[in-house]
Amino acid sequence: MATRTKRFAAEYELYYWPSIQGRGEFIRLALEAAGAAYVDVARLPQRQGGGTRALFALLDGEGDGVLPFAPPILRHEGLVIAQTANILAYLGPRLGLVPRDEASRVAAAQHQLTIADFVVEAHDVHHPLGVDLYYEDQKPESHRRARLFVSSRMPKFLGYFEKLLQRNQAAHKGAGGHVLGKALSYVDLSLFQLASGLEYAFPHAMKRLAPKIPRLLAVREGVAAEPRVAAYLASDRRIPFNEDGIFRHYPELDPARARATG
Ligand SMILES: N[C@@H](CCC(=O)N[C@@H](CS)C(=O)NCC(=O)O)C(=O)O
Repeated sequence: MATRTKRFAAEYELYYWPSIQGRGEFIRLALEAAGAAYVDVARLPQRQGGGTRALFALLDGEGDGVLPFAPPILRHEGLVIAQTANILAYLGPRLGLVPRDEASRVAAAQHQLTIADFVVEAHDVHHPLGVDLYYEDQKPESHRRARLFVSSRMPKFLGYFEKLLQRNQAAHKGAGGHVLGKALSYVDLSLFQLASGLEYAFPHAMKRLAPKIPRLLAVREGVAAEPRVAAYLASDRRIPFNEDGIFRHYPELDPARARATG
């Protein structure tokens, strides 16, 4: 179908909700860390072809290429690409954010899909019944879900990522701080985002878990100190965490002391 949506001068066009980090942040971080020329289309004013109108136009099939179900969506060289992990698998080699060999690329895609699974669970803590209801309409269920998430799922997922880091460190002696090989990859960037989001949403739970995940926390620090990432985090391009996104801080879901589950 011929495109009826505006094209921009920047090489990459990201379409995502303009007021939250959400899943779009995994893509923003990759583009920023690589210094890629991109435009965050829905954050532009509508008169410049931006706003959520541009995003809805793509969702309504007014772009070229494959019809996307949900944002984030990347537009590049005539392609319209959705699904966070899929977008990163596409961007990784182009931005130099994944090792070149096939085994590493497949591993990166696998890790990113595991992160995606975890992101769904982090989101479902405040929306255990469904996305069409407000958090306020599902508070008792959220309380129950939060207890299970914090006591069981967070340690399981984060412990797994810690093991990946440990194994990569052992395989590349002395080269800590990365999940794959010796260089920064999009998976490291996503682990940074995951750890940052969890620290925002569940500061008490993260403090309790911290002694068990030193490598993951070191990745978080290392990524934050990458010059391009640091510049991005200090800029107004980085939207602050807020209670409309995936990682939400509701103090009642993160008590200072661990509670019994159930
Ligand atoms: N599996 C998809 C999930 C995409 C997704 O759920 N996007 C959210 C925003 S973070 C959305 O707008 N969903 C609309 C919907 O599910 O109706 C991905 O990882 O990109």
